[in-house]
Amino acid sequence: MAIEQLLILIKPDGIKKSLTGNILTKLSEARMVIIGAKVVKVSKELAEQHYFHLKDRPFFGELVDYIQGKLYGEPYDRVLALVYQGEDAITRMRTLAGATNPEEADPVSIRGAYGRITTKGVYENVVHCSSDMSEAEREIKLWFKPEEIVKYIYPTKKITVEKEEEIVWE
Ligand code: IDP
Ligand code: MG
Repeated sequence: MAIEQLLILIKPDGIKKSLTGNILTKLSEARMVIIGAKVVKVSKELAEQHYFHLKDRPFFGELVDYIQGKLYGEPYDRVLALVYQGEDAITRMRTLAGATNPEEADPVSIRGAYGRITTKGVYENVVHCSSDMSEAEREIKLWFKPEEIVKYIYPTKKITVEKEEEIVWE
């Protein structure tokens, strides 16, 4: 079995419902290690890039609002982004996450237990989970910089950035 890594997001509905701990506990059953973690206020651009494969679907606009937490607002308009690594990680994590449609998901999976379908028809399914290795690579590179992950899981290069401004602690 190959060692894989993938992106998991605890979506704004998971944050709002205070499910972070429950979800992390369930995911820990897979015995994977966390190699990156951060809280992210999702920009429209990031949301659209993350879900670009669904851009022609009728629910795309609502999906972008959902992952940005627009329905909930402050202080729930954020996600917890995690990179997990382990043997056969993608299949095992997707099994724990459950099917995309929370009504069809195994009732003891994360989505089956905690998800719902909104009156507007968006599947609020609490977590995102990369579905294959190429999607995982694309998503991890979209959400994380190399130095935000504890090891360089993909090739890196050094570039010189000139006149870059940085915010530091005063
Ligand atoms: P996945 O999250 O299980 O990989 P995708 O097809 O990649 O499923 O869809 C991304 C997200 O878009 C889903 O998690 C869900 O929130 C939403 N979504 C997908 N399909 C539908 C649909 O048919 N109706 C409403 N929302 C959907
Ligand atoms: Mg997907």
